[in-house]
Amino acid sequence: MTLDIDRWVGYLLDAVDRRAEVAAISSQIDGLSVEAAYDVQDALVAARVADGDRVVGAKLGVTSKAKQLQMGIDEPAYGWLLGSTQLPAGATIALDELIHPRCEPEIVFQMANDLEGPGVTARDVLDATANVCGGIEIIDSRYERFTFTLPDVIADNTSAARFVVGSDTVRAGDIDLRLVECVFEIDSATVASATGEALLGDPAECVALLANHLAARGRRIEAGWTVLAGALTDAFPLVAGTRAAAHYTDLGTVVIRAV
Ligand code: OOG
Ligand code: MG
Repeated sequence: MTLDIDRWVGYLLDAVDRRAEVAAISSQIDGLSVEAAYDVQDALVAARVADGDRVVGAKLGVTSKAKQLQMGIDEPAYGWLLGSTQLPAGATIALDELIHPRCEPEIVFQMANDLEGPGVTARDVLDATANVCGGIEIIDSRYERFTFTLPDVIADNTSAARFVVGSDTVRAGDIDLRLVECVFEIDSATVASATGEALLGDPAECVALLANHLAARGRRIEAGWTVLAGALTDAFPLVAGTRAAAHYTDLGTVVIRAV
């Protein structure tokens, strides 16, 4: 099957622009493959870059059991972080720019060196990383009811919408990321907690997986990029006034507020 890539890129970008959810692509065509979905994702990001945005990093999605159960998808995926979507720690999230956003806590890698697969290990990841810190990602699936298949969510750049990186950084290798604990609070009530081990056993394993997946498409993680390892816990809806705080051992606290 040949996929009309431009059609689906336009479909998803239009949903963002209109802040309106749309039917999943897989509900309209048969046999959307993971490979073809990454072709849509690449073309979507290229369209943003052609419009003046830039790639500042990459993200893993669905790397914890919590997220796999919440989304009904059991395989990790990746997407791209655009410069226009980064907000400073403590930022307010403007709900009128989004469809039905959710927030989730993330462990963040800031890369010192390029990292090219195949064969990248968690050790290689730590060696190529400058700093690690805590973060919060705002995801905003463009699909109705936040419901999709794995190829759908890949085409939609893994629901990426906004991200915030904490200001407390630690040198990679100085702490055991598997043991970092995150307590996630919404409006001062703890809603979830997890340790880094929730991310494929080790957050660095997630970044290794990304490098190895990218290699299959002839790409690599680049020095200077920010990489999100995937949410440690479920994602939670953001509504007007929501204050979300992710408290990390060793990595400080990251707060956002929705307005
Ligand atoms: C897909 C994006 C998942 C993560 O950290 O697991 C993701 C979604 O849940 O909409 O970013
Ligand atoms: Mg995420």
